Amino acid sequence: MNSVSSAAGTFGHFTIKAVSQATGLTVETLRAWERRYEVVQPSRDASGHRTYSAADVARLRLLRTATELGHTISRLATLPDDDLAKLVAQSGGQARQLPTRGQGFVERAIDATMHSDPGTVEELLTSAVALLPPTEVINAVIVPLVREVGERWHRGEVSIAQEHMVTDIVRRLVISVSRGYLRSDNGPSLVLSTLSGERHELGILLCSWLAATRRYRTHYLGVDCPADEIARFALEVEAHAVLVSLVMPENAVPALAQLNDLARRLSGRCEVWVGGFAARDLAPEDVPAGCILLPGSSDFERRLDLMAAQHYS
Ligand code: B12
Repeated sequence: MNSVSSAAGTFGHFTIKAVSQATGLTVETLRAWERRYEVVQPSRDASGHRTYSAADVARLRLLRTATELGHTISRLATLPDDDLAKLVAQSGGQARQLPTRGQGFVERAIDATMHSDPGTVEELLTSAVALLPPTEVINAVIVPLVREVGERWHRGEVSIAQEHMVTDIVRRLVISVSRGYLRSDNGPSLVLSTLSGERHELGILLCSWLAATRRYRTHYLGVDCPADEIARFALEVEAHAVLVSLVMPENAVPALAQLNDLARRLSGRCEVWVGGFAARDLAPEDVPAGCILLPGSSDFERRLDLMAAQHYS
C-alpha cells in the first residue's frame, strides 16, 4: 500500500495537514488546542513535525463534533474518549458528524480538479483511504467525486483531460489499495467485468476493493468483454460469482440479452450479480433468470457477507 503510506507518513501516523483534512479543524486550531488544552499529544518525527495516531484523529473528530454541539473546548479537553463519545451520541451528533467527513475531501478534490492539480487530488484520496473505512471512502468520497466531475464535464465546466486525470487517480489508487489485503487461497472467488459496449470500470473496481476487504479472490477482466468470454473464464477459474456492472442507461436494455446468455452458460455453476448506476433502472422481473440484481452498495455488501458465511460454514 505504498500510495497510502506516502500520503499519511508511516501508515497509521498522520501529518497535521492530513489530520486537518480528516477532521475539518484548521491547522491553527489543531495547534492552539494542543498548546492551550493538551487535547492530544502528537509525537514528533525526525524533522520535528507533529505525527498523529489514528486514535488522536478519532478523538479530534469527537472534540470537533462536541464543540459544534455547543460544549466548550476547555470543558471537553479533560474528558476521556468514552465520555466524549457518549456525549456526542446522546446529542445525536454522531449522525451529523458522518456526512462532513467525506464532504471535506470531495470539495477540496473538486477544487484541485478545477485547478488541474493531480498531486492534491491524489494526496486527498490517499488520506481519505488511510483515515476512513473503505465503505465510507467509496460512498462518501469516491462516488460523489466522480459523479460531480461527470456532471461538471457534462456542463462544460471540467475538461475531458481533467475528468481523465481524476478517473486515472481513482483507478490506480483503488487497484493499489485492493492489492494490499491478504487473500485467502481457498476463499470464494469472483470474476468482475463489464459487457460489450460498457467502458465504465470504476464501479467494478470499487466492488473488487470491498470483496478484497473480506478476503475474496478477485479476477478483474477489465471492460467491454463479450458474455461468452466472461463465462468461459469464470468456469475455468471455478468462480463463485460473476459481477457485471451497467453504467450507461442506454446499455441496460441491450445488456439483457448478454446477461441472458451469461446466465445460461453459467447455470447452476456460478452466480451472476448485476449492479451499477444503470442497473437501478431495471425492474427485477426484466432481469434474466439466474441473475441477481444488487442495485445498492448495501445490497452488495450483504450478498458478499452471505456468500462468505455459506462458503466457510
Ligand atoms: C469516468 C467516466 C467515463 C470514463 C470511464 C473510464 C473508466 N476507466 O472507467 C470514459 C471517459 C471512458 C467515459 C466514457 C463515456 N461516458 Co462516461 N462517465 C464517467 C463518470 C465521470 C464516472 C463513471 C463512473 O465510473 N461512475 C461509476 C461509479 C463510481 O458509480 P456506480 O456505477 O453507480 O457504481 C457504484 C454502485 O453502483 C456499485 N456498482 C457498480 N457496478 C456494480 C456491479 C455490481 C455487480 C454491484 C453489486 C455493484 C456495482 O459500485 C459503485 C460504488 O457503490 C460518469 C459520471 C457519473 N455520473 O457517473 C460519466 C457518465 C457515466 N458518462 C457518460 C457518457 C455520456 C459517456 C460517453 C458516451 C461519452 C462519449 N461521448 O464518449 C462514453 C461512453 C462509454 C461507454 N460506451 O461506456 C454519462 C452518461 C449519461 C447517461 N446516458 O446517463 C455520464 C453520467 C456523464 C454525464 N453526466 O453525462 N466515461
